[in-house]
Amino acid sequence: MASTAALRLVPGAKPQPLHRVCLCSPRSPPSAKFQDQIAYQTRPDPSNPLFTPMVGCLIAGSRATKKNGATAVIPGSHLWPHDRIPQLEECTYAEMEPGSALFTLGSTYHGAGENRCTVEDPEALRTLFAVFAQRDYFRQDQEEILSTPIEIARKLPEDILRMTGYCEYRPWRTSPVADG
Ligand SMILES: O=C(O)CCC(=O)C(=O)O
Repeated sequence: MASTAALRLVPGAKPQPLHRVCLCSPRSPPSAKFQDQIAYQTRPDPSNPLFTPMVGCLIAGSRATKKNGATAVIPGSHLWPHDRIPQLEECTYAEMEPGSALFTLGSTYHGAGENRCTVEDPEALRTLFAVFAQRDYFRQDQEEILSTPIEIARKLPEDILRMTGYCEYRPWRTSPVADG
């Protein structure tokens, strides 16, 4: 796991710039081209356009509608060259019922939509739970090991510990480092 977030859009929230999720975002300077970023520098197979070091899973915690800011996505944009600029007109919107999920490749352009609701609107708040996952040989964006008290970590099942970074990437090692 790279990072997690709960993303709530309130009435008037402006659209998020369309972006790709990659390992140095959002710390990369705006001028950085996608090909310059670590996600592409470390592609084990540059000839495979489907390779992405990250995937996103965005789970709706409320209804997501175009009006309250459903995520804008450009299907197929994972195949684009780094210098193609995404346009709003190319977007489709991931309208979802609570509990539904949008899965994206890290290299697919997407971004939170604009919330055009008023505060009186019954569906004015758009809530989304985001989980970004990455290959286990990259450093996590969010260090669960530092932010989770060890007493809680000790009670978590092994598969959760593995997913959240409590194991080292060593091809010859199979058990999580959860006993320390
Ligand atoms: O809130 C959304 O709809 C998308 C969020 C997102 O793309 C991000 O945080 O990188």
